[in-house]
Formats: sequence, C-alpha cells, structure tokens
Amino acid sequence: MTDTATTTTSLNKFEKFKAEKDGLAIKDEIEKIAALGWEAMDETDRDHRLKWVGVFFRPVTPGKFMMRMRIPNGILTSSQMRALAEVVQRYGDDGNADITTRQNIQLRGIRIEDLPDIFNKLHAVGLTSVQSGMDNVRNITGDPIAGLDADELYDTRELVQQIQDILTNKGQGNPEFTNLPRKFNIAITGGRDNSVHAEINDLAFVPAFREGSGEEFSTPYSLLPTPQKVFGFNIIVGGFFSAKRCEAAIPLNAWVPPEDVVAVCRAVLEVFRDHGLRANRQKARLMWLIDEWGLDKFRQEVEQRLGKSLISAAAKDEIDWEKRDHVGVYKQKQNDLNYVGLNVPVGRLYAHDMFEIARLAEVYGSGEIRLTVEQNIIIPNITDSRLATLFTESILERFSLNPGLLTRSLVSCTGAQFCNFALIETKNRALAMIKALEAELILTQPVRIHWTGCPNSCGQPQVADIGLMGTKTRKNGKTVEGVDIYMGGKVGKEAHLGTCITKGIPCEDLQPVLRTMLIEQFGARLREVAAV
Ligand code: SRM
Ligand code: SF4
Repeated sequence: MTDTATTTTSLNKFEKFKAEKDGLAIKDEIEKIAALGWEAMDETDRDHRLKWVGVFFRPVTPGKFMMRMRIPNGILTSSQMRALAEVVQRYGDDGNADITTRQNIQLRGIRIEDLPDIFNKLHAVGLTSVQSGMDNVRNITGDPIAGLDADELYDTRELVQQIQDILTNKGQGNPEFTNLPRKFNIAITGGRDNSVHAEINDLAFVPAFREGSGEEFSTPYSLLPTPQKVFGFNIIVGGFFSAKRCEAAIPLNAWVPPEDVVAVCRAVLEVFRDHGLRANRQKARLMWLIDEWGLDKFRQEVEQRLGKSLISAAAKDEIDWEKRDHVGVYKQKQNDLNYVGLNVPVGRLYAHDMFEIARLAEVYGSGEIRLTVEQNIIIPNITDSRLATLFTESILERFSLNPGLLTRSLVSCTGAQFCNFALIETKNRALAMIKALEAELILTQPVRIHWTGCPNSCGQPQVADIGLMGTKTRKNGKTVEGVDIYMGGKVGKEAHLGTCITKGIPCEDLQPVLRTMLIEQFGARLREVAAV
C-alpha cells in the first residue's frame, strides 16, 4: 500500500498499531483469547483489534462485550434471527440486541469465552460480523422494501450483497480492505424516496436515468441503446458526521449503470485506502481527501483505478418522493402479498422478542425479516388472508403497526447505558419523554425526533425534524445532562442536513421546550384537560 499523505513519524496511535499487526489477524486468535479470558488480553487487541471481527469491548460493562453484525440491505432470515436470539438468550438480563441506524443488529452481553461457539453458530446460518467496526466499511444499506415496492426503479439486494462479498471475502475477511484510514459508509438506493439517507454516506448511489446521443458513452457504454433513457445511478461522495464536522455528500458528477457499481466501490475504496489522510483521525474521512485534492483529481484517480472514464452524471436523479417510514401494512408489487412494518421502540430487542419475530415471519410470511435505518422491522410476503390473524398477535401491542405519531419516528443511539462516549443516557429517556409528550399533545403529523448521546452523531440528529445531541450543561451551579437542539433536517427528496438552533438545554427542562416546539412548529395541540 502506498500512503502519499503521511510519513511514519506522523502516524497516529491507530495507524501505528494497525501497521504493527493488521486488525484481521485477531480472527485466528479467537480460540486462544477465549481460553485465556478478557482480563488476560493485550489491551490493543481487546479495545481495538477485536472490532475487526465485530466484537467491541464495553468499558461501561467490562467483560460483557457487544457484537456488531453485518446484515446487508438489512435483510435476514428467521433462522438467522433465531440464531441471534439464542446468542443473547444465554446472557439472561445482560443479553439484548439493538437494531442500528445502519439497518443492522448489535448483540449485547457477549462473553469472550463463548466467541468460538458464537462464531460457529453464526457461520452455520450464513451470518458474519467481520469488518463491522474500526477502520472498515460499515454495514451496506439498501432499500428496505427492495423487490417488494411496485414503484422501485431498481432492486438493490443483489448489488449490496455483491459489495459485501467483495469487501469481506464472503464473510471470511478481506485484508485488502482492513486498513482504511477510517470508517467508510456505503449506501445504494433504488427507490424514489431515498430510504437510506444516501447523503450521509461516504459513497452512495442514487437512481438516475441517463439520456444522450450515445457519443458521450465511451467503450463499453457505447453499446448502450440510444437515444433512449438508460437506468443507472448518480454517484455522490464524502457525506459524513463526526464530532468536529458534518457534511452532506456532494455529486461526483458521475453516472454508472448497475453492472459497474461494484467496480466503482472497489475503485473508490482503493483510492481512499491508498491516499486517504492518516495523520489526524479527525481528518481521515473521505471528504477531507476530496477537500485536499479537489473533486476533479479525486474523480481522475477513481477513473484510473476503474480503468475507464466515468460518464458525467445524469442531469437529475429520480428521488422525487417524500420519505416513507414503512410502519403499518402495505401492498407489495406481488399480487395478494403485503409487507408489515413493526415499530420497535428505539430499536431495542430482547431474546423473546427475536424468537417471536422469527416465528411471525415463518407463520405469516416467507421467513424473511427486514430492518430499517429507523431501527424498525418489516415482515414481508404476508398474504391478504393471513393479515387478520396476524393483527391478533400479542407482540403487536409492543411493536405496533400504528404507533403514536412521535413514537413512530423516534430514533435513538445507544447512549450511556453501553457507550463510553456518551454524554447522556438516550434510549430510555427518549422513550419516556415521547410517551409524556404524546400524553399531553394531539399530534397531526409524524415528527421525526432523533436522539444521539454525543457529537459523534450515530443517532443522526442532523436528518431529523428535531435532533437532540447529548451534551453537558450547567444548571444551578451544577453540571447536568443536556442537549443541543437541531432542526431542519430534510429527508427523502431534496434531502439536506439540519443545524443546531439551541445549545445546552438541561434534559430535565427539555419536555416543555419540545412541547412548545411541537405546538408552534408542527401543528400539535394540547389535549383538553379533564374538568375537575
Ligand atoms: Fe456510531 C462510534 C454506535 C451509526 C458515527 N458508534 C460508535 C461506537 C462504536 C463508539 C464506541 O466504541 O462505543 C458506538 C458503539 C456503541 C454501542 O455500544 O452500541 C457507535 N453507531 C453506533 C450505532 C449502534 C448507533 C445506533 O444506536 O444505531 C450505529 C451502528 C451502525 C452500524 O450498524 O454499523 C452507529 N455512527 C453511526 C452513524 C450513522 C450512520 O452511519 O448513518 C454515524 C454518523 C455517520 C458517519 O459515520 O459518517 C456514526 N460512530 C460515529 C462516529 C464518528 C465518526 C467520525 O468520523 O468521527 C464514531 C466515533 C469514531 O468512529 O471514532 C462512532
Ligand atoms: Fe455512543 Fe455517541 Fe455514538 Fe451515541 S452518538 S452511540 S453516545 S458514540
């Protein structure tokens, strides 16, 4: 690998330990680590390298690790869900799982001595957690209703799987892509409503028809039929959130047909791997390289890796719908079939929930389960005749098909319960506050409220109608948990990021602030107070 941007002397501690021993090397040491126990582990292996196999040391709960899976396009089978449930079940009260903001699942309570057994179990059902943390490509997101949606332009499932297979060597781990300068996010959307928040990814593909005389399509594109419209994707690059800087992705001015998407991912990743900035971790995401080089040079380098010129972007993309949340019952494009979207409050699941979801998927659907970036679940392929019985299932009382208008769109990152970066507790607080607000207000429209426990922005407050970012603030001379408030995040068509409008509201004073915002800016009304 050539790294033109750094010298050995300027390497930060992460680059140093990666150079000493590649993170993926930990994969071959799992038996040994399991036998020795976590207390005996080398600290760098424990805190960092284990993340190359998706295992995260949690300083908040030492000895109880988190495991981050890879669920490409957010699609899994009932057998896979059951295997995940069995893993967390063995940890009793310590075991649970979260659906993440990248259509993924994280398991909690994991004991290091169980890792060999857990990996075997997951492998047996075709699941992997490899390269899901640290300087790797994160779970690749795609439309949660790909292949079900009558209005979709492209079914993203196969492409997402192909990219994951290349990057991870079909789940075995691929050393070609295990030493990126930093994390990297990829999304592909084939629908009209940008269901994956394409704009907040380092690399994203959005549907677009290319028109032209044919002359601009260099070989092999010259074979494309012209002058008719040809389907492909406009490419956007450099979107990311970090504590210091947040950017929406910018157009690369490039369009690719679906068959070139995988090659473009590889080319972009090779450029990022070999030239991304490695000296300062705060400046190591792709956008910083684009800043340094300019978009033209970046595009040329990608073309060089690709071995051909990129075609200029289509004049417009096809994202022309408001974003859907998929909660409720919806017709599929297949005759007589429906998908149902279950609202999973803040994405938190326990073993018994996961077994139940697996059962519902098998009894009523085809055994398939899907996840959304809003941390919810979709069960597809349910015939019309089975819907009525499904509605009587008791789990729907908690995972509702028709939740309150605030609960429906609530998203929250992990927060202080398990995350040592957290400045505040998020999930439980978010749920309690939404419940209280729904009790005092009549809402007329869904309002998307996202909580995130610190400026890392895992809960994506910048895409929310109201984003709440954990902070520490002062009240009555004391330091207390608080939030900075973001507003104006727009998703779907014409997506753009929200910005901070108020800083340092103590969490204990937040409810009336949100109440006023919901009334004044989102048309909510106070419920009538019962006469005494
Ligand atoms: Fe994140 C680090 C959780 C989505 C930006 N994120 C972390 C860590 C690993 C920190 C840690 O070691 O404790 C958190 C693990 C906590 C835990 O125990 O669960 C964590 N991030 C999450 C999840 C679980 C939040 C959630 O509740 O859904 C999401 C897992 C996604 C997945 O399945 O892979 C998650 N993180 C995101 C997103 C949203 C997205 O991808 O759309 C972002 C902003 C987008 C981006 O990355 O550009 C995000 N996480 C970060 C950052 C800031 C990155 C940066 O460039 O500075 C960190 C800190 C870091 O990497 O150094 C971070
Ligand atoms: Fe942890 Fe902060 Fe990410 Fe929340 S936003 S999961 S608190 S790193």
